[in-house]
Amino acid sequence: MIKLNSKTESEFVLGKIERIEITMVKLPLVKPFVTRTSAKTSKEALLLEISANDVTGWGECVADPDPFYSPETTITVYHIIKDFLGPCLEKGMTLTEVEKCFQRIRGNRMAKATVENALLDLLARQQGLPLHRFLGFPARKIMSGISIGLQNSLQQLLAAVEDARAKKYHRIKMKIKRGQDIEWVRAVRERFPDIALMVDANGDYRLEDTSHLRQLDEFNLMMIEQPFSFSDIYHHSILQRSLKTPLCLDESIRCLDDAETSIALHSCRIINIKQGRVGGLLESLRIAHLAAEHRVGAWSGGMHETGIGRAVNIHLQADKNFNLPGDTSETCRYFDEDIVEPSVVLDQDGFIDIPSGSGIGVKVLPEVLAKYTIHKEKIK
Ligand code: OSB
Ligand code: MG
Repeated sequence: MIKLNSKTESEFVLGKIERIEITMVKLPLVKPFVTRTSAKTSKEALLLEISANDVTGWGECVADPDPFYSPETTITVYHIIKDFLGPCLEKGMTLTEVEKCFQRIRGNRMAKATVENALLDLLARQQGLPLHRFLGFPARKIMSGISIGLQNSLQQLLAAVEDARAKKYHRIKMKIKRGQDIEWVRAVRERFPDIALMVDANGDYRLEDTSHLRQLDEFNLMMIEQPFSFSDIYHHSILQRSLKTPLCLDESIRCLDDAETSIALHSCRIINIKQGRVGGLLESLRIAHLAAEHRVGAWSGGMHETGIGRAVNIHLQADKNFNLPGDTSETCRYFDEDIVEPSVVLDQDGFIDIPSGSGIGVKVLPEVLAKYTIHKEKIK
């Protein structure tokens, strides 16, 4: 059982749910983000509001409109929340009971995370506590990290890395793919011998590429993220045995069970926990705890979240089991205008402060939200 602010999760009870509302937003990205599976020019997200006792909690779904990162999409999430998860919620339920009710619905963890995030924001606001305190963690400075998408030229990549280094990001991740890997990493490493550097392949390689990937061992990388398929755990265990560099799993870890399997098989030495991918904060805390017990590293991944999801990821990292810098970057890297205040900024040492207000601690700006809204629907 996860302890929430010294009480157990079963002690917090839902009031009468007065309103559940879905808002779909589409925000332009400052720069297109390219991975080997997609090129994104805007951030489309499903937002959820749940109101009870005149308090509103917000949740942001990490699913994209396309199934190129995960099988879930904004529309499948809409369907699952409207027809299955929303109807589960009843007055008087504890969080444990909500999770139990959700278990009957298989998979669909991005949808579940959205509802759980909104409920936790709501309950924390009702207690007048910032989300991290509600979860039982004192505030601390959060480490930053940046994920640089595939670039058209080496010059562009070197410029992006230089920019990130100057901003004092604690760790720099570069995307790689077949044909844009060893020599690109070599060039970055030669120019920047001291940066904390890692790569993310989003599943572009196969077991046959093992000897090719072994060339990455000479660059002192913090880790190689998701070299093999989103659906693989076993082949990663074979690869890890022949590499010095730690492997990190992202797409392959859908839930605690996957983390247990991966740790048992030694498929990775580090886990990228995206709370929105694994079903929410409670499952994330369980995975991070398990990882720490097995001396497996853990960090909080990003999905280009707006200020709502970004704030959630920041609160989550108050848990010291998130012991490596994640993909939490400044707002201005993604959006010229965000739907919340305040924006995420780095201090002079590259750290991020946790928002101090109650719940997720950021304020949704109604006019800005309206400007980027593409669909709105009350489902209760
Ligand atoms: O593979 O970690 C990934 C963004 C969208 C989908 C998948 C990934 C990413 C990132 C960027 O790497 C993380 C971020 O800056 O939010
Ligand atoms: Mg990744």
